[in-house]
Amino acid sequence: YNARMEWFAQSQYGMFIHFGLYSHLGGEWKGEQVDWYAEWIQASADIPRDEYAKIIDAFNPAGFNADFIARTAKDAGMTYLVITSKHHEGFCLWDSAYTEFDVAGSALKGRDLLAELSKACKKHGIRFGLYYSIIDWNHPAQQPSMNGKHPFKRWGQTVMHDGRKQEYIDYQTSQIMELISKYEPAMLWFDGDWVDWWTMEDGLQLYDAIREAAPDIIVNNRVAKRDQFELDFVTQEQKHFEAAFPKHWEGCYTMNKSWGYKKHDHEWKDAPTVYNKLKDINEKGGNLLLNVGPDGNGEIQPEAIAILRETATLIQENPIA
Ligand code: FUL
Repeated sequence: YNARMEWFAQSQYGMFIHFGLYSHLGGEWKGEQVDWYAEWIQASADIPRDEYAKIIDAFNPAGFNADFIARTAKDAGMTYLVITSKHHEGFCLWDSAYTEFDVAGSALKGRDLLAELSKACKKHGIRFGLYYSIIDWNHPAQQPSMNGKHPFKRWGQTVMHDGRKQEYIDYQTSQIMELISKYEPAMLWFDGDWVDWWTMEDGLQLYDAIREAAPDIIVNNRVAKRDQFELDFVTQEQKHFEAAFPKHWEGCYTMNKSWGYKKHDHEWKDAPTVYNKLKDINEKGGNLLLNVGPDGNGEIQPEAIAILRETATLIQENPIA
């Protein structure tokens, strides 16, 4: 029995939110629809860093309504929520003391999206979690690798400029501590662990630092390496265990194909599909973290809201143990 993990073990169902500068683009660059996930647009369209950074001038999600989002999660039957504080693009959804590439540098100046959402979650009884990407396409210590013809390969496997790894690690640790003290997250959800320069040892050190700063926070295994199954909980992505799995785990899925908002992505999973995933995952001892990708205005798509509502009805009619 592990008291820290109790709420997670009881949770069953949570909301994942992918939101960042890419949401403004909606999967289109210079009139072209990009392949693959919309939040990977910098990689798939091979957008130079300086050019990408300019999106910040256009980013203005005035319709981001934290109370509505938390209430939607609650009404859907969810008990926690995880939002991308910083995805691979490196843009920070909060006013960070360690970078200018953040929400405070956008037209939203004066609004703090993470503060709004953590407050709304508290009000609606939803636990608040933060996603944080280890790979960072904006940080000056990292650069796309020169290996591989496809831009995807280069951006997907960054390398460190000579001798600058520690500089990035310090930046990352400072930001994590900043997030912990400002927003008191119940969970930290790491990603981007696959880059070669990030080692198991680096991950375990970060994990220990988090535990020391805030003993109750729970952390997914991607803080280290995704094949490490001994940390607080195991993340499964767009697929999940075929049989019951004896450790704490979570399966994350998108509602359509992309995680970040993509205008042309209409391949929605219907409510029975979502319900069956939830049931299957729960029966195997895991939680479902179901993703929505708010648009550039900060609004969850109506299709996603309808699926959440219909799924909630199915859960009411056929409760999952
Ligand atoms: C992956 C990322 O590369 C995707 O963009 C997304 O965030 C997914 C949940 O994790 O590793």
